[in-house]
Amino acid sequence: MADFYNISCKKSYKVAVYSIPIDTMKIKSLIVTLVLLLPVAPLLQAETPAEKEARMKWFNEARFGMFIHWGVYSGAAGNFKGKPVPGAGEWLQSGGKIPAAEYREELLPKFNPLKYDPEAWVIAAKNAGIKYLVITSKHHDGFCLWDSKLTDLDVASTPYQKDLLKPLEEACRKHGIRFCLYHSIMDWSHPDYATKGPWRGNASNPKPDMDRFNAYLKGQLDELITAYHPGILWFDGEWEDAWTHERGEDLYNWLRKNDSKLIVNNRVDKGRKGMEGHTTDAKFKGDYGTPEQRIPPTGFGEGVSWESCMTMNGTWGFKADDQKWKSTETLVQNLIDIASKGGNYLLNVGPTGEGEIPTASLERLAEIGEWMKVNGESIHGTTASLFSKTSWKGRSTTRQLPDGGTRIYVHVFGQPEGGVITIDQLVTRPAKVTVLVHNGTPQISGSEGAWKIRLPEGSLQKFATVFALDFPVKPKIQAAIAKP
Ligand code: JFZ
Repeated sequence: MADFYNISCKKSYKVAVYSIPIDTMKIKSLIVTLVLLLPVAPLLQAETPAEKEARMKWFNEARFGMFIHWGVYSGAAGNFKGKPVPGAGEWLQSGGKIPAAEYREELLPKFNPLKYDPEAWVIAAKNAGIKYLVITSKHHDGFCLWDSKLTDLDVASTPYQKDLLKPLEEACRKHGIRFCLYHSIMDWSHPDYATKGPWRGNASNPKPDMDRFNAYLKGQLDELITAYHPGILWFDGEWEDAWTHERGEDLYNWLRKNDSKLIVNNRVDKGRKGMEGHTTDAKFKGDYGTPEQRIPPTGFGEGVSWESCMTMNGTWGFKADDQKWKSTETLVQNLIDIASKGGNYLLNVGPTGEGEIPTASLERLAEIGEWMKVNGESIHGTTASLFSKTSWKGRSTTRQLPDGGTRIYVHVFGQPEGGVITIDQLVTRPAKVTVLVHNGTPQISGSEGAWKIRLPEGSLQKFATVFALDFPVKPKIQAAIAKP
């Protein structure tokens, strides 16, 4: 019984294969395929704004997540057959125009991450103040980090053999971190993915069939939801023509029906505006916006969830020669900047093919953790700044206190001139001011719309010093006055 397509690899995609005579397994798989293809939109009850808020609550409170790009490209570390390949590490197959079969033959036998210690990853994240992990179950190359029943382009076909997702999910559960999955729609290996390319797995298939690919995608998502209960499904690679708005909408509805608590990013559909990542047209599906490698100048308004994903160096997937690391100061100030605009920071690590998070990343996470230990309450569970512009070098976030009061956090970057900052837009005098680092109470002077706070002796912090300003009622804020 020959494979339907000559994808010139030893094994096959199990969903894509139909041949005569049809045995009972095939009939079963055909039924599953047909069921997976049924449109589900009519069955989905509309969600009220309050229900959506409840579903998004953990995400909106988290503010800080960890992205993990990991696959067989990690082992290649930016090289193929001894030659450097330009571009991001996880784009190796595309950057090197490597035919799908050759990519598989070269890289799968070498992938054996014996140093993988999922609990160590989770602890490193947790100590940094991170609340959720998003790991690549499948990136654009099609390689799967779990033993999928629907393909053998997966970890079971590597020397390592064992499922990489389960132990990470278990470690997350143990340490109270949400486990989430990135799953690429674009697939450079599947023969039925329809946007063609000479080095792609569809190269020798005259008629790629997106309905069949969609059944494969849904079948895999079914496996993932059942086995790992991800908090988020983080889609990507939706921009090619093969993926349509209709498919995105159907997939979103199908997922939400399958798991009513699931959060799905906006890359499931076609509404995202480039790297800005925001969806404005309500016809497009997705629970939150995904700016990439950038922080929006302001947020996207109240009630709009979003998450900026960013690298620590220049690549998502491990590349041995990428040593352009951002400073911890930049990373902490990015986190503060994003929180001040009401978004989440999804900070990437790219573990090696052996299964280790690079030392440079671990060092930065540990330093972020030092800062978060003291100042984390100014990030977790906060909402956007009440100020439209800050009159000091830094940012601000807000917390509603259980007694009906408001706490404004003021993040001061670096040493202010004369040790004093001026808060311009604030009308109400704070009832109480504290410095988070030692609970000291700094002096406050000045007047309405120009309160001055002096940093107490010895309170200056690396990266950012944080004040908490408490108000028994909602403080009055005036609009920013444009200064010459
Ligand atoms: C995508 C991936 O291609 C990349 O490998 C990584 O996973 C990142 C988080 O997401 O990056 C993109 C997505 C879209 C564009 C560019 C890079 N785009 O639309 O130009």
